[in-house]
Amino acid sequence: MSDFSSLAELVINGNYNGAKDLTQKLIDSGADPIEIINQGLMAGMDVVGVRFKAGDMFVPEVMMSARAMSTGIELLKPLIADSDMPSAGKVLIGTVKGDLHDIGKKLVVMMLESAGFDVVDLGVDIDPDAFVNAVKEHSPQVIGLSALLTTTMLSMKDTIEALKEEGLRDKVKVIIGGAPISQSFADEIGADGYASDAGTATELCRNLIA
Ligand code: B1M
Repeated sequence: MSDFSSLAELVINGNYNGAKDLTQKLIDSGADPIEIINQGLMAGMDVVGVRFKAGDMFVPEVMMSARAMSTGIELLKPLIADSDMPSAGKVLIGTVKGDLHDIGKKLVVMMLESAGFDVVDLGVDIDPDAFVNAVKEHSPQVIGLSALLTTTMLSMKDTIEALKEEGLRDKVKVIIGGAPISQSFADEIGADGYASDAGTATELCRNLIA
């Protein structure tokens, strides 16, 4: 097995120390940092995304994999000039007004970052005006709205309406997700997409930005 495949395997297994040590070993041996990311760390995280979506991996394991990947990325960041860092696009994300659930959103953030997206995470309890202001400030290609409560999911519609009122709706794609959300709700409120999990959210962002 090559060192890149071994690194991917360490990420899949959530082996934080192993991923850190092997990334450092590859750096010391002169391997290209972008190849370490693409063929090692991201290759592992891609498998995690597929397994998580299929129900073969669960939240704690995914979090460990994400942590293993992040450790490698932290070692590589200083070696990669900003212009060389492949960005898949910019995504702004937040849990909607009145809702404090953030575990699933954090998972979506980690998967997006692992897939090379720049992510601005606004946090929880974000009202529509705050989303609008953040779109003006950060100019993302995609906004992700998360909600876990049947009461707060209605704020997703308000956020889309607020974007329309400010003339921003055509400038940004809106995706939504969270336990009570469905494709039919996304269609009803005029969102551009719905993702049932973090892996699907990443795929959706890739497709919407492509
Ligand atoms: Co709350 N809670 N909670 N809670 N909580 C639920 C959601 C609930 C279903 C529990 C229940 O009654 N069975 C229920 C909602 C009922 C409803 O509305 N139909 C509920 C309730 C009622 C409440 C309170 C009102 C309780 C109270 O105070 N009386 C209160 C509300 C607070 C508020 O938000 N204002 C409350 C509070 C809390 C805690 C603070 C204690 C805690 C949250 C801690 C935190 O997030 N930091 C909490 C928790 C942990 C839960 C449960 C148990 C677990 C949620 C979770 O983290 N799941 C939950 C029951 C359940 O879901 N089984 C429950 C794991 C997580 C990885 O999954 O968040 O679904 P999930 O995210 C997934 C997908 O949904 C998707 O990808 C993720 C990864 O696959 N996804 C996206 C999520 N966001 C996405 C965005 C995307 C795409 C995909 O694109 C942008």
